[in-house]
Amino acid sequence: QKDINPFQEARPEIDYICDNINKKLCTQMLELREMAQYYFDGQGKTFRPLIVLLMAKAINMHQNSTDIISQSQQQVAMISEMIHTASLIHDDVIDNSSTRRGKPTVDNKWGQRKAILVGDYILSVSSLLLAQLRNEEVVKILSQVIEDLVRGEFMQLGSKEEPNDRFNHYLKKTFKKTASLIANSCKAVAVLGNCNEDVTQRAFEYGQNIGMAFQLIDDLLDFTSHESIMGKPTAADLRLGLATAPVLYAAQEHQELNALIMRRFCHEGDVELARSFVAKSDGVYQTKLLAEAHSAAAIELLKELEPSKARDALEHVATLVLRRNK
Ligand code: 2DE
Ligand code: MG
Ligand code: MG
Ligand code: MG
Ligand code: MG
Repeated sequence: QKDINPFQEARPEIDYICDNINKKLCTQMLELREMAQYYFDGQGKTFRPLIVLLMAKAINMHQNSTDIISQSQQQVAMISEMIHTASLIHDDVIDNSSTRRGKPTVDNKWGQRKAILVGDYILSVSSLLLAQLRNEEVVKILSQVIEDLVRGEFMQLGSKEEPNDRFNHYLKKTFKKTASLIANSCKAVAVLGNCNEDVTQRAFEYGQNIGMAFQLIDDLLDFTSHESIMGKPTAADLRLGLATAPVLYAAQEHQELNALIMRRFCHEGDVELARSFVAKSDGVYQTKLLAEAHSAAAIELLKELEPSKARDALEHVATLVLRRNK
């Protein structure tokens, strides 16, 4: 394995982006400012800006043999991190989560009403930044992300799929709630780099595969990790009524799980029972395998790009996603 640290490859740009986001959120209303800047404290994983910046570098190397990132590509990295953070603030209201990134959630600290507003505020500032790019195609690409986030989250709230359609529904939801943001942000930097359709599509699909792997691992860690490591509640999805990949795979081995999935684990003891079925099934292992397949597909998509440090770093990111424990 190449001894490359992906974060090192984009460190100055990531630092610049965090600083700049805080500047853009510098409203005169002091409490709103404090809340809006709360998660941009340099403690986040900054996984999304990392990928977007590395993709911009890799693509610029491919197109014009320079790894200099344009101002508008930087803006895309900023905008996508802001959309992501706004969606997490709302997600924590919806999931009634009390911790995120090892600290109390905005909701926990300031209450639901203000949490909803600060999410809206960050989203509105990101929309202004998006408009300033003066690029209709990029506006469309990143607006699509917001629509997907809402639709993905809505799909998750509950629908009555046929057992046969469940896994498909889960994958579609996962694309919308997680992969779309990464895929479309990668696409946007490719469009801004004047890439042809083939390269643009590869950038999109790289982000899509990384996003799918990322969420599959998130769903797996909900079963196998701990709040003290994740910095957010674990063993939460079942309690929220959500059947994610590990349970859906387990249900293929243990039919008894179907009834529990159908009633969204709402009876006394359902959550514990479901966990024990998952534990004695291949569910976690199968989920890992699927994440690995997406990671491998992401790496394959990079092959057509001109070799560069950034491309190597993107390859490394695809393996890091699988090994992460938080
Ligand atoms: C994370 O899922 C949720 C992501 C999408 C949330 C989208 C919303 C629509 P998880 P964790 C709320 C609104 C969108 C806006 C404001 C742009 O599995 O485990 O709950 O990290 O994530 O809580
Ligand atoms: Mg959540
Ligand atoms: Mg959620
Ligand atoms: Mg989760
Ligand atoms: Mg969750």
